[in-house]
Amino acid sequence: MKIERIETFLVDVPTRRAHKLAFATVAAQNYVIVRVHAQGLVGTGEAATIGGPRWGDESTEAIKANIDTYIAPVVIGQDALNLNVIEDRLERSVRGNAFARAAVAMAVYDLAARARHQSVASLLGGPMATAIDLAWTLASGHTDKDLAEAEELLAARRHRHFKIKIGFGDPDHDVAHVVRLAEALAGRATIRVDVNQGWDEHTATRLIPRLEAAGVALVEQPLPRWNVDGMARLTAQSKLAIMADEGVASIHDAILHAKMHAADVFALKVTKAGGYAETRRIAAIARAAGLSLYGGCMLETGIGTAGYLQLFSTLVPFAWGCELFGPLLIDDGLTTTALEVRDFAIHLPSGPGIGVELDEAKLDFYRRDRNRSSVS
Ligand code: MUC
Ligand code: MG
Repeated sequence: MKIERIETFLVDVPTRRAHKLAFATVAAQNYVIVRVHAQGLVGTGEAATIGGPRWGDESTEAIKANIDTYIAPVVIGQDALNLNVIEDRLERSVRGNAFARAAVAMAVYDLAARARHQSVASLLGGPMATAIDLAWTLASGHTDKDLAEAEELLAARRHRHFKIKIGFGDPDHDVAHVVRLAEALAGRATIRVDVNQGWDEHTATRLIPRLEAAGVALVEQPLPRWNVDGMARLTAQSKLAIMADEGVASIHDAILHAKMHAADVFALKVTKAGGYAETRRIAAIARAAGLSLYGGCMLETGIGTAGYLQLFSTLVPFAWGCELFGPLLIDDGLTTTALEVRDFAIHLPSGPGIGVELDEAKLDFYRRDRNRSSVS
């Protein structure tokens, strides 16, 4: 089943509220939607970035340009059903550009699964779970607003794990904000923080015990991604769990973190790892090293979220759940049906491929070249 054509679209979707991270405030999320065509079938994939090339090295504009110019020719003409060859070609032919490669890989997996009348999870050997606990990120930038949001989501039985984005302001002020939330929600929810590389080691060493004392369960990527030695020292010193996110994007990062015990938990993301194959290898390294897994996100639409969820469902247990809440943060999920979220978990859809269908009218509305939506 020869791949004939690849289309890419830049898409911007406004968020329901401003989302404040250490490195950017997001008012509209930016996406590249990829469509891979073969024999009348279409597979869909997605890469989401947060704040352009700020979370990672790639922006949506660069992802689109690199897919169109360099990556599409690597896969056009290849057999869409031979996924090992496709991912291997992507890995060997293109350096870096993990998000761009992952979006194409996701679309080819969707296509191959549809051709076989299966879900991507079935194609990967079958799901081990049909629901994963779903965390929510509190990132309005205001303690009272975050607390009201958490109370509402708890009452709706939507989320009972909350990740708080810090690292963007004065560290002591950030910690006071977290302590207030942790105390108010104690015994009813778990609290985790994501520093997004925002602290140096001295600051982290000074403040993590305060977070620990307030009952915070986990600290995500407190140090810059290069500071693996520092992450190892923090992991050894802390009773709460330390999670690596930006620092673990490849098997080489994973093996280094595992050998040095520079984290207790790895956040998996299909896009940062450059596709399904590398994400599965990272999960295998975590398993071999006795580390736990967390299903990370980049605030995807329903497309990328479903693409991640198909793989995550085959990799359980996710001891720390997942954060595949992207479609709930943006105004529009871009799919014809919404993913099911209930009883504090996200549920695996039963349809073919990634399990959801792209809403073509919505793609048409939000694509940037139609100029109908604002760009952050
Ligand atoms: C990250 O660093 O984990 C995921 C959820 C969220 O709020 O931000 C992202 C990126
Ligand atoms: Mg993170």
